[in-house]
Amino acid sequence: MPAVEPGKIRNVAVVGHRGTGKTSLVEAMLFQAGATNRLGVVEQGSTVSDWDEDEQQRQMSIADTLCHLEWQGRKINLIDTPGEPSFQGDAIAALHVVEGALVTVSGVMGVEVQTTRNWQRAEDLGLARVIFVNMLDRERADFFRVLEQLRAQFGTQCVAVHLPIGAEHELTGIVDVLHMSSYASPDGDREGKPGEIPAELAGQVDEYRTQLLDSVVETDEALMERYLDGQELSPEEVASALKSAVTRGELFPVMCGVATKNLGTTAVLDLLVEGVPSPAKKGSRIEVEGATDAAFIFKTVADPFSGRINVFRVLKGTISSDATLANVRTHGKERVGALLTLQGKEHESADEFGEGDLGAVAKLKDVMTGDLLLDSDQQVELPSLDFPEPVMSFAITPKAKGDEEKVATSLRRLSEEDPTLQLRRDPQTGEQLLSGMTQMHVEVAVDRLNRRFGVEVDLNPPRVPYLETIRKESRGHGRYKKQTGGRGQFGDAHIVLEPIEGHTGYEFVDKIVGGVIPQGFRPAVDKGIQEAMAQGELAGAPVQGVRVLLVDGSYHTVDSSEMAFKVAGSMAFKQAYEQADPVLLEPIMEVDVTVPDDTVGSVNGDLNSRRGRLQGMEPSGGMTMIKAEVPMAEMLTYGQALTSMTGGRGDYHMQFLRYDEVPSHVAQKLIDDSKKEKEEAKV
Ligand SMILES: Nc1nc2c(ncn2[C@@H]2O[C@H](COP(=O)(O)OP(=O)(O)OP(=O)(O)O)[C@@H](O)[C@H]2O)c(=O)[nH]1
Ligand SMILES: [Mg+2]
Repeated sequence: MPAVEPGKIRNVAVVGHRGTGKTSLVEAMLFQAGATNRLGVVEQGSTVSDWDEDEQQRQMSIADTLCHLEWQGRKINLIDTPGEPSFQGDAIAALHVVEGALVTVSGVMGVEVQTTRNWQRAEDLGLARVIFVNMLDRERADFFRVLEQLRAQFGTQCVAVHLPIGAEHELTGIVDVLHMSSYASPDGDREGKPGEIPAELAGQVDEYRTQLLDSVVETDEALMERYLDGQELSPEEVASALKSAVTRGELFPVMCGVATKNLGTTAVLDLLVEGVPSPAKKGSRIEVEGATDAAFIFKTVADPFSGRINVFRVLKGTISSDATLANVRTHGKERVGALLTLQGKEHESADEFGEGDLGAVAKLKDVMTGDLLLDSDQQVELPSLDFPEPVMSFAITPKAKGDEEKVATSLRRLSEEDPTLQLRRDPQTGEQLLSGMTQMHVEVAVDRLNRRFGVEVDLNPPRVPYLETIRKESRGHGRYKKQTGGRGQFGDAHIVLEPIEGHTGYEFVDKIVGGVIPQGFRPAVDKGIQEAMAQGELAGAPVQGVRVLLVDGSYHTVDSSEMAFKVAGSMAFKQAYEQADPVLLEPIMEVDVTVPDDTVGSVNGDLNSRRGRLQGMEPSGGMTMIKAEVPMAEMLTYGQALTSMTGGRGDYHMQFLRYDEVPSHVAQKLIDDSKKEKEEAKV
């Protein structure tokens, strides 16, 4: 199969809130276009795009799925994206490689959190947008209410091109106000040819036809003049002006239907072909200079049959199966080999993909999401997908001893597929931390770990990396003496501890005069102190923010050794430390929480009960961003709490800010726990 011309391609990401029918709509479009022979059902796990076992079990999309169909002689590439916030990395990646977004909205729920987020993303990327108000057969679905909401939130450029005939379970079809025709519900079969508009709807259709005309002429001066002159505009003229306005991102047509019955799909497909710009028209957002052929990897999937598959957009030129490409990140060469056309999990081999097309390639050596492959080895800047930082961390430990390495390699592979999943070792606590967007995100990763790699792990809240420091100057003396026959041991040191402002760092100051400790042994004292500081006596946490002055000591010409002075240093430190008014320090996070205005009170109250300090609030468009400083220890399970307080409409980000003293009532428990742990370790 030769490459498809860029002018004949439409790339569309289907985005929207969780459970608004994206997967069902993709299924319906594939069926309507004859790319499949039956209409699969999400609940039965029979859709093309929710093919993964984890998706079928949870009945939701977890990752991007690439499908394609032919309509009006054009190739439409569809990326079905997940609506669940845990997997928004995939929605973001998909939006970066398309010219158009098909936004699904529930006819019952209207505009929801992820509708707004994805709308904003599509806007930032300058994408053409079409809206499908779905589920109009459901109880309490109301197209007109949702339409008003869309216009209020996203502007009056959201203009209805379709209207429902009937409502809820009495919905029988839709009217196409643009072409002045109608479609009867095919009830799960293929949608038939358009028919007449029911007479009883004439008045309403007239009203919305006028609204549509008013919007369309706004975007076309010549039409506007004739319209104001009172001239009749032909349906073709209006349709063509609408299409170009959609292409330019000036109008957002609102369509409607029932994805699970395949009602409304013909019109959606028509509009995607006519309104979404082709790659030839729009060009790629990601510029690559120099190279003739370039591909950008926007998704990596573990395929049940072929191992790993990289899904890409051809940014430039042609990618063919005999090519050798350079990976900009690794500088490694990759033999392309097996090119694939994807239809969910099904694939067919392909010879080449032309500019603007989306395709896949199997069996590359070292390629992951976000990589750029070029036909020449050049230094170009890697395009950034602006993935959000994962905020939810868990400590993971393999259930079986000896599985550590396997867990680490398997997780690394998962995070190559999904870069918003991150694995790292906390240098201080030594724990392996798996971080994701939400608790669900991490739990799904753990399920996949088990299913795909056969390893089981335990998830625990991570240990908080506490520190210890001192608040007072103090003195200490360590004398290590062992003189029982043969060569003995002798080390003797006096030190002074001083707090360093800001509770950070460590300094060792040599104040010895007259060689009471010979030069050669003084570094040993320092070493002994640092070893003692690695595990503070208060709660076993590392000690920081201490200046040590070595002020005095003595030595023995035969028995003194580095070892003896190390021990003396450590003894001196422990003695001085007790007197220095030691305290525990905890990490404080800078937290931004974005929540609907009506939940601000309870969210603030909750932050307060987490020992948070409010820093400010910025309301904007129905949502408020709350800024606060909160101890990390109180934020370990924040995700769930926020979800339940805001009904899933809240969102938060956090990053490390500084260390603060742990208040004494909290510290005492930590100190007691650490003592207990120490006792138990002895037994
Ligand atoms: N009654 C009715 N149910 C629908 C319609 N569209 C989808 N559903 C059902 O709604 C549920 C969610 O549909 P999906 O297609 O999985 O929605 P989605 O947007 O892909 O969901 P995520 O991938 O989790 O974001 C499924 O049970 C569908 O069968 C519709 O038009 N009418
Ligand atoms: Mg889905």
